[in-house]
This record gives sequence, structure tokens and C-alpha cells, in this order.
Amino acid sequence: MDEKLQERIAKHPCYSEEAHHHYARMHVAVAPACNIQCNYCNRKYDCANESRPGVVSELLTPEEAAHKVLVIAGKIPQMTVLGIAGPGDPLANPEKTFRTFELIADKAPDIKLCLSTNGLMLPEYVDRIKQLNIDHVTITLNTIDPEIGAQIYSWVHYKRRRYRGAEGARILLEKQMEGLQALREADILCKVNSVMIPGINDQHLVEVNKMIREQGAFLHNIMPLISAPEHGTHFGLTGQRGPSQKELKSVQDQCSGNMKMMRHCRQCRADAVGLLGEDRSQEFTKDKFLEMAPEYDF
Ligand code: CLF
Ligand code: SF4
Repeated sequence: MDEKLQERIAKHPCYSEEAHHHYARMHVAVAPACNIQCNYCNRKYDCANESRPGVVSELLTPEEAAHKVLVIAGKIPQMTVLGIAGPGDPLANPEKTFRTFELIADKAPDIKLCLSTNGLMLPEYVDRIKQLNIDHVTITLNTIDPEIGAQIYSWVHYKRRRYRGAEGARILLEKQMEGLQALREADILCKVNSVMIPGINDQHLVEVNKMIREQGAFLHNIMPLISAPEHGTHFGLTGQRGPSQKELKSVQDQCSGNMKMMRHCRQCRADAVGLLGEDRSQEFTKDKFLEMAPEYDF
């Protein structure tokens, strides 16, 4: 890996495995709406693309979110990254998402900005993402085959129309590919998350991996489907199981010859705070952080 790239990921706990022991990230839950319906998601809870499903995060306004970031950055010195990853899709809530990033870029310019999306609206916003200096973007891309996509997505809402089945999955894939290419052209580091769903896309993820590598993605994070019936997701209700640790590792190993694989993902909450694997979100609930004065100094 060249030195410049090394420097760009050195303090990002998700993009660099080494960094996750020393640097922390936080998420702010400012984006409630979504423009697609994944069969592993229940909208009452956090976006399951980037997060652990079944968790309810407290929604914030951009101003509350900026206050929270400044409070936490003052209290946790290892805090280097602010991510927006839900509870819906950040780019289905562009005003809230970009306003939050603007406020933080203005008040805390040394915090790296990170965004996670299903990719449907990515082509429209890559310029804005670049302008705001957001250097790390994650796309959740579970398949490159619309027929498989029809089993993962129940609908896709694009430009005021709802598309179902393979038709919807095809539109989503087209936009994800355009988005991937636009990120590459803009020199923004792109990680791809894929949710591994046994019997649906597990055997296909090696092809996904090959394609995203060719398209310039930097890192691939294959995450296990979590589908507890009590979360009320379509997959939970139909009894779709998640992979075992062994099955997950086997697919990750098959892909690891091709590109860098992320294996330290902790499937965070949309309001996660702290080092990966430690959850300090309850120390900074709205009733608490609004009472605290920001002490962040840069
Ligand atoms: Fe957050 Fe995601 Fe940015 Fe990291 S999380 S938006 S890239 S700052 Fe990281 Fe958490 Fe896994 Fe996501 S461990 S769920 S990969
Ligand atoms: Fe849920 Fe995220 Fe999928 Fe939207 S993109 S349906 S919030 S998992």
C-alpha cells in the first residue's frame, strides 16, 4: 500500500484494522427515511446495512448532532471519525445529512467525515460529497444479479416511482455501479459492505467481490445477516437464517486473495460512540449530552 493511502486510512478505525485499537468513531442518527426496502430491515430500527438490526437510535436534528459531536470529541480524545449511517439511508435525507456534515466540517475540521449508503442516490451526490471533503464512503452492495436482488429487496423507490422485484433491483444496481465509478473518479475511498444471506447470495459474493475490486473499491466487508424473528423483518418472519461463523469465514477467505477484506466490523448502532466493540452511546443520550457544554478544542 502506498504511503499516501496509508496516511488516509491511518486514523480510521474501520478502514484500517490497526487503527481500530487506538482510534474511535461516532455516529449521529440524523437520517430517518429510506428509499428502498431490504428484506432484512424493519424500519422501526436502525439501518441494517451498516448496523446491528433491532436497535433503536435516538433521532437528532443536525444542530443537536453537531453539539453532540463537539461534546464527545472533547471527552474522548481518540475520536477521529464521524459517520452518518442511519437509522435510514443518509442520502434519502440529503438536507439533514449534508447540513450535519457542514456544521461539523466548520466547527471541527480535523474530524474525518464518513458516510454509508445503499447507493441509490449516490450518483447525484458525489460532487457534494467531494466538496464537503468526505473521504470515506461505504456502499452496501449485496448482489450484482437483479434476480438475486429480487429476493433481497422488496421495492426500490426512485424518482417518485416504486419498482418491485428484479426491476427495482436492476435500478439499484445500476446506480450503485455509477456511484462506485464516480467515487473512483473523485478519488474518494470506497468500502463495500455485503450482507451474507445463506441460500440467496452466499455463493455469489465471490463474484460481487471480483466486480467491486475491478471498479476500484478499496475494502470489502462481508457481514453476517442477523435475522431474529422478534425484529419483525421479512427474513426474520420467513425463518431465513444467518451464516455460521465458519460459513462467513469461508466466504471471506475465498475473497481474500482478491482484495483487502474487513474482518473487524462490529455492526455498530446508528448512534454508536467509542472504539469499535465498545458501546458508549448510553453515556451520551439526548437528555445527557444536551446538558453538557462542548469543550472541543482544535
Ligand atoms: Fe461508521 Fe461505517 Fe464509517 Fe465506520 S462503522 S459509517 S465505515 S465510521 Fe465500521 Fe461499524 Fe462495521 Fe460500519 S465497524 S458497522 S464498518
Ligand atoms: Fe433498512 Fe438500510 Fe435497507 Fe433502508 S437501506 S431498508 S434503512 S437496511
